[in-house]
Amino acid sequence: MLQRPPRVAAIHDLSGFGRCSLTVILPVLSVMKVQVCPVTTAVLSTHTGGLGDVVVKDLTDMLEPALAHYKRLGIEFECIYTGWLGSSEQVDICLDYFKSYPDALAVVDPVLGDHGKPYRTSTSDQIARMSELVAVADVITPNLTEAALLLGEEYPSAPLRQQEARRLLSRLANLGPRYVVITGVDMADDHIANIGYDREQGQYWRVDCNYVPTSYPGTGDIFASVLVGGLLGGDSLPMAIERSTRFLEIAVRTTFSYGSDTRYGVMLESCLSWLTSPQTFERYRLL
Ligand code: PXL
Repeated sequence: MLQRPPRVAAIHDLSGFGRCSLTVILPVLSVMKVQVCPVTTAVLSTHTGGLGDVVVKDLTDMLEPALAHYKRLGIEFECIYTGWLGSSEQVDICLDYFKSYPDALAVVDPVLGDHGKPYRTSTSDQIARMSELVAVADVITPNLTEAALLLGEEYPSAPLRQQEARRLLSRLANLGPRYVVITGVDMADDHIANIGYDREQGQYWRVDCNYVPTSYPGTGDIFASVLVGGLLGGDSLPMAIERSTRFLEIAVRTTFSYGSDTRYGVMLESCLSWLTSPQTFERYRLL
């Protein structure tokens, strides 16, 4: 039995303002009783979502020496969790971390785009490199845009029927990961859902979202972090998806009610305590 909290190496950037990446990953996982060891890929003044000229300090040079240091110390990680990556070189380094900790849960949040479009930084080379990470992952958490980019498919122009949603999930699982979760899927029955697939059990799941007509940066990072915290804490896949979905709903609804600038992210500070309260799970369904 593990005599300490589970430990995650979180290979992400630190964006000082705007509530994304490590500024949300650290509090979410800490409150869920998971130890986060940031492997910081870059420090930015803000995220890159519309806040003007961002000041960036790339830290790629630190990442391999940091891995060597952890190995010298004999530090164990129960999970390696990667997110937004700035270069192809950083992908190689993530692959080295995964290889160095073969028993750790390998979680890849393939941050590549949103709303049907790749981010400016997501070149076709970066998309191809992200697929290499997906191939060695146990868990991936693309949104619908990223799912289409990884599969080299067009972004779906119409809401998805059950069979189409299942096909997307299983095609992504064929790339390598056991667990696939796709967020923000517009379903043909008029719901936005977060959907999941467990390849080993052959089961498809969905949790419908209460829609709020806005979007905030960092919600993908929060979703994946709650999912990681849930899975490391013993949640089944549908439980972890429901936990993440419900937490995001609370954070988005809280923030929306204040009408604050969407670029500033969600009011995580006001909502974190929900993650410490016991939950019963009643909203997940088979897909
Ligand atoms: O939330 C993903 C993310 C992470 N890091 C940086 C970003 C974004 C999304 O915009 O700009 C620097």
